[in-house]
Amino acid sequence: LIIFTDLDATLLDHKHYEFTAAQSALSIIASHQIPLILNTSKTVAETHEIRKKLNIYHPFIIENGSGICYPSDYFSTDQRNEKNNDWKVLSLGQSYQDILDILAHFNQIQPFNYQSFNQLSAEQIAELTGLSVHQAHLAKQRSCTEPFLWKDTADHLTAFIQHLQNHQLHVTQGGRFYHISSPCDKGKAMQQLLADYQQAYPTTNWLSIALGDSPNDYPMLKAADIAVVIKPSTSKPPLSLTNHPQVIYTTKPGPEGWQQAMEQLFNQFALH
Ligand code: 2M8
Ligand code: MG
Ligand code: MG
Repeated sequence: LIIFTDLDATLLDHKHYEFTAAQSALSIIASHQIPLILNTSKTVAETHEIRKKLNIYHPFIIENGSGICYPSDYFSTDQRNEKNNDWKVLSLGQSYQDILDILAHFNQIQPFNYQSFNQLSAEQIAELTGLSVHQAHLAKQRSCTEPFLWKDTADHLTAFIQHLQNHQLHVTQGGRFYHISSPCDKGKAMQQLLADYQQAYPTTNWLSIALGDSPNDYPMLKAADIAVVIKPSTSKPPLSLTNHPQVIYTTKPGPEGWQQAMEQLFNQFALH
């Protein structure tokens, strides 16, 4: 088994960004040495901090599949349980500066009303999200994606997205924000990392479980052998996955739902 999980409103609760409700499932996963891969729209700096709190040292995927962070030596020697804090980042998309340049250029031709992370202060981001100001600073250290809140009409959003597409950029949706990125996604990055595991451990049959709550998780859920749709923390309807071999829809949101799905899967795979 290998587990890929979203963070916000999936393993972490929507308001306080805590995972305590999933702690007992996390302990079982650690005791069976099952790789737990964080697959998030968060930055390297944010994810690194959460990874330390979780006490896990596997590779992780950042900024909606735009980058994969590999602890050094993870695949060359069996370091799967070691607290390796050195890693290298594989970049899969255009740089943050490229995205900001395209936005600045477009703003001169046709200014739309939106608020993006680059324009917002850490204090404003903290206010909008419930992150601490320190965490908001880490969220501003972006490498290849730009989150934004749309404050303009729906027609203008369509025009904005079309313009971005002309520059090989696409828009996806997280819990609170839209995100601009290269045509990367959490599913493609997951498949890349799965291929790395398959190559490093050729005799293991890596069955993938993915957990997520928002449209940006859809490609990851679709590509996984087992998909867990976490009940949204807002009034939005849950994601719907058709033609998928196994989907679990949780009845609880965030880490409570994460724990609930894992208990069902531990039973399925006779793990205790
Ligand atoms: C942003 O991501 C979440 C993911 O669902 C969102 O769109 O609501 C990210 O930019 C991330 O860096 C940040 O930590 C998070 C805070 O809520 O917002
Ligand atoms: Mg989420
Ligand atoms: Mg996310």
